[in-house]
Amino acid sequence: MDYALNRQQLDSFEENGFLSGIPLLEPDQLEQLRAELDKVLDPSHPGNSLFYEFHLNESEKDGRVLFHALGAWQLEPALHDLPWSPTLRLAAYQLLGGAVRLFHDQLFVKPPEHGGVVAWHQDFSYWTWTEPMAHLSCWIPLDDATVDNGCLQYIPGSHRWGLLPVTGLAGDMNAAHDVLNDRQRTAMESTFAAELPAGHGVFHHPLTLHGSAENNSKQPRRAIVINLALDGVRSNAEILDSKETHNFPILPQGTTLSGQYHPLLFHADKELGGKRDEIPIVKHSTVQFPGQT
Ligand SMILES: O=C(O)CCC(=O)C(=O)O
Repeated sequence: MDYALNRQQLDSFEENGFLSGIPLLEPDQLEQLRAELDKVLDPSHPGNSLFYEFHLNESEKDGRVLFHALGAWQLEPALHDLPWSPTLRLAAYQLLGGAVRLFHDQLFVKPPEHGGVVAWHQDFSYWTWTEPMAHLSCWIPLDDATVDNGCLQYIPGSHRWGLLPVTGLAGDMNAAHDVLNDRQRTAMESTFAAELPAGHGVFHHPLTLHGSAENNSKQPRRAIVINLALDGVRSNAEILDSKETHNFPILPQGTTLSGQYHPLLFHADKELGGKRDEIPIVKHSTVQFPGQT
């Protein structure tokens, strides 16, 4: 398995709460994803009603478009196939420590020379309608990502801070400061910027604080996020206020994430067989299920 993560990379993920610089996309795949992203950004795309969420915000300043959407994997072929990319799904197995399901995807587009701050946040604070916490995210820029164009940034070690109160995604990048203690505020001064070539990815833990600043460059900054869950994670939908859910296919309370919206992406018995012991996995999964595979 040439593309398996090594023990050092897994240890680094467990220490910092993220792992950056993993080559994920083939050049043709990258081109196709860029073309498909531009297509689905058009609200008249015939598959538009399949999006779970679709937010196209024209800026008051100059009319340029900020874009965030969930569910694009159902609309176009390369967007569909992305979660099955060999390196991505094997790494997800290693970092989750068991069988992997698709949770959902996300598209983020920041136009040139534009705002579009994504404030510091923890992904799981938006996912408490699932339980237990056993999730993983993979952020993949489709354009070379730099500090100048608003690449993703992380606070190393923040995955050990527990679940913080939600402070919002838009507007003030530093809104989360209000809910941190002094030690945590000091840690916020040491950020890691995931400056990546297009098509390389960064994986992060569901509690790792991350965010992205404005795109100050003259080019768009496009990215796809694949959000994953360990097989066995269930719906905890009873905590939801229905208006929060848009068009998301929320499963009934207690139902295991599975079926057409949460396909199984990787199962060690099927994929690795007798080679299973050769592929390292994290020492401390976010959660362990009985009989986890
Ligand atoms: O692409 C971005 O700028 C933000 C991505 C992000 O915050 C996320 O995936 O949770």
